[in-house]
Amino acid sequence: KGLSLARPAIEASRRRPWRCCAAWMAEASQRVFLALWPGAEVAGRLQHIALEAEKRCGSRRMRRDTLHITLAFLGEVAESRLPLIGEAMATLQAGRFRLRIDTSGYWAHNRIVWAGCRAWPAQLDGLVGDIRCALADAGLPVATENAFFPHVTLLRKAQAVAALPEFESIDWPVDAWVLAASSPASDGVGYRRLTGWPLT
Ligand code: 3AM
Repeated sequence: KGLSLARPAIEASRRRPWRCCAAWMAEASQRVFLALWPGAEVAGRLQHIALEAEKRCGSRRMRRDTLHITLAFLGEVAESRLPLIGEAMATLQAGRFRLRIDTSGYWAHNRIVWAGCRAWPAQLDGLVGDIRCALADAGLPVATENAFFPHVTLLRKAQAVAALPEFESIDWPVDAWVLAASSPASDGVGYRRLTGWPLT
């Protein structure tokens, strides 16, 4: 008797994941984030640091065209909802600023080697705050658990070393931010810039 009473509930719980799954499979999504993307010169200098660091840390170096600073990570977003990101970003107004890339480090928790800033202008914190608020207001899934620390990932799966290469600080003029998508590639992860917005 107990079994027959329980059966409808079991059957319902078996059906529901299938319905969810079917709805999820019906629409393609992209893994997206908002970022600062360097111009050719800054990217070249960052790549040089990455090459030097790679000699010491034996790891997977990020390709030059994938180097960036993540401002806000959304994760998987259904393609039909991607225009909402554009609408949310178009409401923002922010001024240009310059970044000084003058330090590097290794994080044991995710085994990355990065280059970043000892200090950065308040405009950058303002831009990140505005982006995260605009995404949240639009009901988009923005990750907010990590405090923002501007950095460019240079190496993944790196080994800790006593000292990373010294380098001359890099002056990075920032005049736009972009929406980028990541997807698996034969040599790791590939990143594509989808669209961008100017700083004025
Ligand atoms: O540019 P970096 O390497 O700092 O680590 C991921 C990468 O940042 C980060 O988003 C960028 C593009 O993939 N990322 C991945 N999953 C994340 C998550 N759950 C994440 N950031 C925050 N929360």
